[in-house]
Amino acid sequence: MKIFTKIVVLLVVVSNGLFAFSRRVDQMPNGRVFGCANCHINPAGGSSRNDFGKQIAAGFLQDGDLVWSPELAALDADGDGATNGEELQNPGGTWKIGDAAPGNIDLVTNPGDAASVPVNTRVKQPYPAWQPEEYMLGQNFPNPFNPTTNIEFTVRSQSRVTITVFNINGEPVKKIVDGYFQKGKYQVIFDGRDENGIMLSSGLYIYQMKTENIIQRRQMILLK
Ligand SMILES: [Ca+2]
Ligand SMILES: [Ca+2]
Repeated sequence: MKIFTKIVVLLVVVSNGLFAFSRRVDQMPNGRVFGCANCHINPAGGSSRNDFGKQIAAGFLQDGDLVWSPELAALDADGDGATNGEELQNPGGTWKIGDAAPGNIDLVTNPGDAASVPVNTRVKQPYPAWQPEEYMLGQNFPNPFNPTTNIEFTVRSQSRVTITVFNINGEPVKKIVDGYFQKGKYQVIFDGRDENGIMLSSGLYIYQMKTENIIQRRQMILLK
């Protein structure tokens, strides 16, 4: 009976591991081309991560899920001159779970392997071009930042506006704007500190603009 129990436990552990494998692999554009080898030195997964895997683990996992984003796509994990987004055939980082994998599967390269350099000329762009005019909350700049960064926002009609920074657990760490604004374009500087003036640690943060009519969110990376 004891042996039977151990076997059941072992099976549960193994099946959880397999689930995690396919879940995260499927959270990356064309992730099944390289599977675990996208992030791990051992192609079967587990143990040591390659440069891309280290970057993923350092700031792009939420509750064990990979958060693919324009910020992660813009970084170059293995320093070969091609961004992660170019290597994974999604240069803008626009791909989301549930979308068809973008790009040409034949052109995907392993983003953790500095010897692999992607060819971009045939990448499909399955999403409409990004229209910055549609966003009233701008992308912070510089990004990644250390320790200060600028955030632009546009108010289309007089409104109370708040902009709040959240950590990746969804906890608010700093309200950087709270007031009534006339129609116009504004800029605020975020100093990388929380409500108590304490410098935040490196990582991914979300900032959210809220008016009477809209809520918009973007991501930014504090990199020290
Ligand atoms: Ca690269
Ligand atoms: Ca590469």
